[in-house]
Amino acid sequence: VAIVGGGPSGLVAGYVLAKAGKKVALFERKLSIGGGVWGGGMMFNEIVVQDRALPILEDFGIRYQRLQEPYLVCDAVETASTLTSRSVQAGLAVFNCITVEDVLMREDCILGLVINWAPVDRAGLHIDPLTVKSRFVIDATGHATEIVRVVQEKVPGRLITPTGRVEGEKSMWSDRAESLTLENTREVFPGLVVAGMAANATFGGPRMGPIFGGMLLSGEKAAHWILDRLEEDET
Ligand code: 48H
Repeated sequence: VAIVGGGPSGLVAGYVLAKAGKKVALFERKLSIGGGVWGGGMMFNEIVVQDRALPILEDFGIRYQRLQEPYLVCDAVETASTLTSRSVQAGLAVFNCITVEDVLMREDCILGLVINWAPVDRAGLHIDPLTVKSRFVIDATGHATEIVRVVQEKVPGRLITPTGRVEGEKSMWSDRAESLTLENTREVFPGLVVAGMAANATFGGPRMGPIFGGMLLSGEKAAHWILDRLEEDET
């Protein structure tokens, strides 16, 4: 499985898949892994996590405080670094400083990624990319939804969304966001699953500010969906 984006949803997906013994690689454009977790809410270095995601915090060993039901508060730096280190320890291969610039597509199915060094991409150098094959790709690129948009360009109108296109992120609605993020975590094109904010942007879900439970749960759901499909492949 190839995961694009090292934010909370991508990291939890990678952790669950690696723990299940699958070969899984995560590609992150930036030098640091953790995506939007590091800055917390407005750089106050704290994030909010819904009660429902407590088993994930406990599994990773991330500490929390209960300030107001049903919300928990975690240190952003502890969360980003622990998600990263525990995922790597579980067997997730992390490739940082790599930009995923395209997908490998055959007969209407995603078969992998086209990658290049992020500094090459940023400098606009004319250096050709390489490819990575995978059974499934997870788009965990956050608000940008980069991989789904690349697919949309190749096969306009053929995404598995109500309009066949990226629906676009809706206005902030924290109370509804967690359940909608989970609903929106699914296959959007054969071989391509969306997780985290990319799922909301793809299917028209709302923003939620610095509330990260939905991101963690979304990564977990994407991984379990893929594990089920891999099991079907084997039988
Ligand atoms: C390689 C790439 C590429 C690419 C992007 O933004 P993230 O933290 O993503 P999520 O969905 O796990 O978490 C979202 C959360 O951080 C957030 O923004 C919230 C909750 N917002 C709510 C609100 O109301 O605003 O991480 C995505 C990662 C980043 O590190 C990017 O650098 C990386 O993906 N990335 N890596 N190749 N083409 N595109």
